Amino acid sequence: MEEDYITRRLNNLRKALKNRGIDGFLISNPINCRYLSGFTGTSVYLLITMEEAFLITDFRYREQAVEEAPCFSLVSLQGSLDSTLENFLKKKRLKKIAFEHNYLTVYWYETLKNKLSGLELVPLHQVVEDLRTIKDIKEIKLIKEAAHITENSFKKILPYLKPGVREEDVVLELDYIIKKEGARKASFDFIVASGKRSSLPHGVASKKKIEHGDMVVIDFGIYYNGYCSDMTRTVAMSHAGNRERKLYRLVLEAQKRALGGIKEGLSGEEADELARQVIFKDGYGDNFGHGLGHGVGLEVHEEPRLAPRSKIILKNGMISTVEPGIYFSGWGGIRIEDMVLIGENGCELLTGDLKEELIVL
Ligand SMILES: [Mn+2]
Repeated sequence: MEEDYITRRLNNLRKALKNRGIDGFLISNPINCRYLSGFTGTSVYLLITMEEAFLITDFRYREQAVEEAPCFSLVSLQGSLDSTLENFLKKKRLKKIAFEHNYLTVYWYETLKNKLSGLELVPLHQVVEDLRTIKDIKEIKLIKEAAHITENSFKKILPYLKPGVREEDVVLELDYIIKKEGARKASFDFIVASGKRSSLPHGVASKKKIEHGDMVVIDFGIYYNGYCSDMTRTVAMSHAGNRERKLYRLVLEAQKRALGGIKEGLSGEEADELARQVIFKDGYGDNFGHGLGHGVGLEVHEEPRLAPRSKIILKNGMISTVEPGIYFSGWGGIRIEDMVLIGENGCELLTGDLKEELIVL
């Protein structure tokens, strides 16, 4: 049941908050609010104490909050956050409140500090984000469904890719396809980068037309019930030369090496190194200028980062992308990206279709 997941998440949070000597935790990041409460609205704060959980929202979201967040007591936002909190904290006798220092604005911090005399504010870093790195069964199910829709959408966009079609038109069509397939919307501005533009790892689609001989990097993802997907394929238009084929095989080999080695216990940099070694050995180390991957969940980029100097330790239940690439300014680039679920002895591929051979359209 939905409520069991919420109860478990709240328990995990309380465990993380224990022994910090605080009376409660004010959560202001709407994504963290959604994770902990189930509430999908955007005007929301949570105040979580060791015994109780409150959801603060305004009149517009009242009904929705009652329905979506049954584990929470509703507090009506009346006037501003500071006056609502003032009354509430006094009533509950809460004096030492933690806040998310990477989400509460300086304006709100100062307002609360100045107006609520006697209130002590304690900054906390990434507490909910850390919990979010380990996906529960319900999240894994949703992300798998999102990954499935993403793969199906890629298959359906292929017939549309033709010489003379603009990158932007591919994005328009793909946006339509993902929605037809069940996505809520795109999880980021799709990257469709063809020919020389494919050397831009984040080359958002332009008016450039796809031409014969172009390599085309398509990097896209969806939102599905709040969860994201992220996948990249590189295809060749009309024909592919030896260099294109050779480099594609190298990127694929690097990805496979990583997919074969990623498991619980590795650090983010050790995972990155698996693929990087393969590309480095062939002399293209400098052309792989970004990290190997990133976590995917309620946000399309979250922890764990698989990258040089990433010390995070991979754990069972984390979901990450594995996306090696090589780029040559003035020539183009190749990237292959899939999503994996990390397990104790290896990782499970959530996307993976249509990449074993370079697709020549
Ligand atoms: Mn990605």
